[in-house]
Amino acid sequence: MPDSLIIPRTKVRPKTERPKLHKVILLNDDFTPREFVVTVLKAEFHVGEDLAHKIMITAHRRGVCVVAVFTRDVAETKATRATEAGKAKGYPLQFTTEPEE
Ligand code: TYC
Repeated sequence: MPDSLIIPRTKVRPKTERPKLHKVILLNDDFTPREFVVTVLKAEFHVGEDLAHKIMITAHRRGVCVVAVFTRDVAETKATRATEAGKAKGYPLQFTTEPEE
């Protein structure tokens, strides 16, 4: 076989765009009990007790904490549901979303 023989690639690999991911962000407030924030994080984002506590305490100390990233629809649905869970108990707990860079 000559050195210069070029074998064409036969498999087609279509380039698929990855959907942009969106962050769910937990906002601190002065009223929602810490334990309730942890409970909502565990229920809505399926994180364990230790991670939920870490996320809560980071938001408590710094004002905000990124909870997780999802596709836009999932991020918005989870942020809404988690915010509603607080509202149902009369707490001002807030989750927002923002697109990743
Ligand atoms: N700052 C609240 C308190 O001291 C607890 C809290 C933490 C509320 C994180 C919201 O995202 C939050 N009771």
